[in-house]
Amino acid sequence: MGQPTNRVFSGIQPTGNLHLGNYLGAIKKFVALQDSHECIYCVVDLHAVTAQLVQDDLKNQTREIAAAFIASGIDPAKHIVFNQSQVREHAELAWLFNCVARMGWLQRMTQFKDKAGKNAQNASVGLFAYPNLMAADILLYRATHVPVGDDQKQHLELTRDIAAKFNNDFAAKISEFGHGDEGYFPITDPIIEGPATRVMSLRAGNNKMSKSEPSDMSRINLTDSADDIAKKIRKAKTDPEPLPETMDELADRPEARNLIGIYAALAEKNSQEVLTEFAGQQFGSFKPALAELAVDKLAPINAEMRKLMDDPDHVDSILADGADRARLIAQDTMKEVREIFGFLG
Ligand code: AQP
Repeated sequence: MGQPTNRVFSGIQPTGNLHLGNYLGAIKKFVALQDSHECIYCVVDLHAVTAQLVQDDLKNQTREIAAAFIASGIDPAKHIVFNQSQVREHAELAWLFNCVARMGWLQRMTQFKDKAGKNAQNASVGLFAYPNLMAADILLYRATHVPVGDDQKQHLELTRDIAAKFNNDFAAKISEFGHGDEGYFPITDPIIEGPATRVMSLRAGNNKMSKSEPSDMSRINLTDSADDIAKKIRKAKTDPEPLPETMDELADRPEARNLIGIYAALAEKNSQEVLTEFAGQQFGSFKPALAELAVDKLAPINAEMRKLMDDPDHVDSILADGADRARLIAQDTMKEVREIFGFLG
């Protein structure tokens, strides 16, 4: 099998509270890549149980992420949308990558340190090995590009290290299968670009907007009503200074920088263009403009998500169909990987 040249893979965990950071850092990019790439978008439910074993209503949370993908404009007929646990090969390749990756590589992962906190001894082995499963998700499809937010950069580097070690350690076997110099797994390129690769909390400009932050006022959820969106932006933490003319002048103003970045990403402009438009204005006039823009962009997605969530059978059939198509690719890869490892049968 030759290497795909423009295949995109990315995923989102069904852990509730899907927010504007997930939308701008990931989903909006997923949509944009559809015209130029072959795309595989996954609800990564096996990842969802790494941090918290018992999930409330995992099935509906899985449907909600799929609904967000489709409501945002991903076409499941042209591309693949599915949930990870329906394609068992993810778990199989992740196990093999547990044997490729080195302890030292995983011990450097900052997300594990952040999520496990002071109680690392009590964290699940799954949370520690999470990046190996993520590498398996991507490399099972031999994806060449992965759109993600900035927080996933280190995991993508680990994916590249795993691919390189596999290609190197099994080089002789891989060339027997006719893969030549390019190796078996691609060295995947992350796509982390634009003004909203790290959307920050609305309450603390140095903290990432996150699903697990207890304060709902810290994030805009994709399920928020127009009134909630406007209220959260109105109450977002800012400072008393007017907006400056250049981005350099925002270096020490994280909350202001964050709101400018959000505006820019929603308006599909760069941050400097937004500052040029609003320079000299106070937040009293910028926030209503941002709220109007956010409602304008997010309300149609919210409405479409609700429609889809009212028809769970339809969403389930999209996920099952996507899983059938994903499985075909995954099985081809695993057949070759098993042969490369030298397993019998
Ligand atoms: N604040 C963010 N800004 C930009 N991108 C973000 N992403 C997450 N937060 C931001 C991107 O969203 C995609 C899916 O993330 P995930 O579901 O795998 O989980 P996560 O990164 O753990 O998301 P959260 O919200 O930050 O959850 P918790 O609270 O559990 O830590 C990824 O591409 C991610 O980069």
